[in-house]
Amino acid sequence: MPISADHVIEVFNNATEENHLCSKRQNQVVYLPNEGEVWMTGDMHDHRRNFDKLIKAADLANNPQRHIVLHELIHGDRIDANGCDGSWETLYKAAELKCDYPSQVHFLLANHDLAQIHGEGIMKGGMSVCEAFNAGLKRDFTDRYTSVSVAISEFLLSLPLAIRTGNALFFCHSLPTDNDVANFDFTVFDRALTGADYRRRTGPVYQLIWGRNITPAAVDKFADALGVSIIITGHQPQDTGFAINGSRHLIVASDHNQGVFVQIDLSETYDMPKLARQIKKYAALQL
Ligand SMILES: [Mn+2]
Repeated sequence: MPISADHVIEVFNNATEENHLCSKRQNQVVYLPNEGEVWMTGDMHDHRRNFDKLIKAADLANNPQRHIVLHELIHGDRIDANGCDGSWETLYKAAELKCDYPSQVHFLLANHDLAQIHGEGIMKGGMSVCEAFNAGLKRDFTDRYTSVSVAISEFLLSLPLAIRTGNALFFCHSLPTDNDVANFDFTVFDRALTGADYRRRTGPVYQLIWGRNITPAAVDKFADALGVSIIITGHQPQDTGFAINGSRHLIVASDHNQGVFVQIDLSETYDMPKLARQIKKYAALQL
């Protein structure tokens, strides 16, 4: 084991603190300035090649005006013969990056994070991805795995729900279903959260990060309620890397070889055709 449990716990604890202390954050939302740029990604699911390409290309040290948004980093395809998933490592690399560039690296809470915190079963290929994740922690941290697991849960709970930009864009992991948009509790973004907010089906956090298949008409309602022009999410798998769901909702995926991300100038105003031209393929990046 090349990285000690103590070091991993320290990094997750520091990144948790950075998430809470972020000067751009108010309650559950991070507000980006109207200058510089942001690179918005989709679900990563331990796709290490795309992750490494993104970080290399972003070159945050030499581009202090650049922000990156990461979400759903855990639960990947790299399962060993004993059913262990080592995706904690990608989450750890992202936490390290947050510690190194706290004002440039931002996260969004995703449903797989919540499932991992609650130990809920998301099944994939007949096995629970949460159990596979825990098995990976046990494999790599043996008797310290519980402490590492606690540090990871605290880190995941510290992730904001959304990011807003000065040019009226809104990023979150997913959007509620049409049915849930009608009665959605929009105050969830602007206050402290309680246990009820995470509750299955009825909680607004649950509805936001688990919802699927919203229609463009419901996107309009959601975006209008927030006063934003276009929403970018991940969550729904996209074989070609992205989907344009009407004129105000772009869905991107970063977890496979056709994956994409979006390079956005924070000082520009976007409509959907202009935003779609900013979609970049990881395949076009060099490692
Ligand atoms: Mn998801």
